[in-house]
Amino acid sequence: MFGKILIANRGEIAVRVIRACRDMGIVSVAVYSEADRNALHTQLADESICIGPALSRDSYLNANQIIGAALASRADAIHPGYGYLSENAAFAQACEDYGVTFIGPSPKALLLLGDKARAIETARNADVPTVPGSDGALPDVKSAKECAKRVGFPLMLKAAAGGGGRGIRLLRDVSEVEAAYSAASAEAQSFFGDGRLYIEKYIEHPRHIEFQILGDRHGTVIHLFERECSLQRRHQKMLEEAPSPFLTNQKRAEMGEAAVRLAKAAGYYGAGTVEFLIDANGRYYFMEMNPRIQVEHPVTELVTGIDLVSEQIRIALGAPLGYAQQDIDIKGHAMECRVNAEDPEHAFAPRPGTIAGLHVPGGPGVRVDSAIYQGYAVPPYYDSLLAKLIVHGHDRTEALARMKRAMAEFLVEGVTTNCDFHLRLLGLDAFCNGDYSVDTIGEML
Ligand code: MV4
Repeated sequence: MFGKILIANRGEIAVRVIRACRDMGIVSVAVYSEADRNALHTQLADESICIGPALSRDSYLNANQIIGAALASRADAIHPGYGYLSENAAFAQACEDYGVTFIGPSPKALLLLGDKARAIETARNADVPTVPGSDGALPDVKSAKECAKRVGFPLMLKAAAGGGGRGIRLLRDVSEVEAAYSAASAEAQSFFGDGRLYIEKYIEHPRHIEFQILGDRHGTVIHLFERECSLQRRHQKMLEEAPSPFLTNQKRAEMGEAAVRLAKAAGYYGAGTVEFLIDANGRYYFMEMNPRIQVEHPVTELVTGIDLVSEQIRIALGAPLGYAQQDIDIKGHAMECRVNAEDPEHAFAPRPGTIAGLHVPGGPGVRVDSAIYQGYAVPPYYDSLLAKLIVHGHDRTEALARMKRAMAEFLVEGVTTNCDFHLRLLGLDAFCNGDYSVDTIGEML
């Protein structure tokens, strides 16, 4: 077992990893920026090391500082959480070079999956359905035009180095290709240092369904079923649930097997998520794979009973998976609402401030993952996630009732939150009926 793990993150996910360490008898080391001296993760960890100024690029993204802190504290491993350095192949490699285990996939898998065009090629070779489109990245604008005519409109132009909605364009006509190609390529170049683009046919009113997978370092891969993540606003997820109200058991099994084939083809180990789009006819297409623990992982933990963060740690140690596919089933239904310090009345602008009063809901089937406390000053430098409210019930009806009960009880004073917006969303017919798509929140606004 690892004796000590350094957590290269902040906020609720850092707290989540500290808790897993404590459950497993592992000493935890927090790193924190100058703005996070009073943060919960700084106080809760066994040891804490300041790694620089408030701005993320000077602290939580500073690989040298973080590896230095790991060596100084004699940590055996680094857990990167999500965001920040979690998908950075050079960081994962640097950890290994300094003899510190990176709790995540291999640098090679991170490189492969970071290139969305290569990930799609890997999917095609593994017989995983993909959206009709270009064969990998486009060499130039001329081939983009040719490919666009062949694929047909509407289509999407996406950055090979992108993901999660950055650097994508929707094109309705061939006359738009030239200008969109140069603009998107320049944007991708400045965002990611890589201007390569690929084309996909546009899937209208899709649903976003993702499969959780776990792979060990010996080639065994299983899936832990899906999360339904269609309720997003501008590519920010607001509410996730499992199981998806749309999937038949047959489709669920088929997609799970496809997710496992892809992970195996990528030589993947660790926890990961395979994202699919589903069209109105129920056809599914691989979109991209996220090589990290995700914000919404507790939804899967509640329906499968598996602690994903402790599994990540065991896998990094080289332990074989403790479960076979037939050991995994879905028990009941779970939902997660992301409570953010933001103002839905003003375009969801971030609203940092001090938590003057706080009542956290509880009772049957309720879990809250957060890093706030009464008197805590939410810093303006980081994302606006305050808490994740996660509920479990025997079925969707019970889970929804519990979410409404818990959300109505949640009291955060001193900062504006999206709690009332969530209550509206939970009351929406489309949501109650489980009949929604990635367009639903946009239509609601
Ligand atoms: C698409 C699509 C339709 N067709 N690709 C948006 C973020 C990025 N992860 C991919 N996205 C989309 N890609 C094709 N070929 C529609 C979206 C999309 C979307 C996807 C998932 C969740 C919410 C979304 C909201 C708008 C558009």
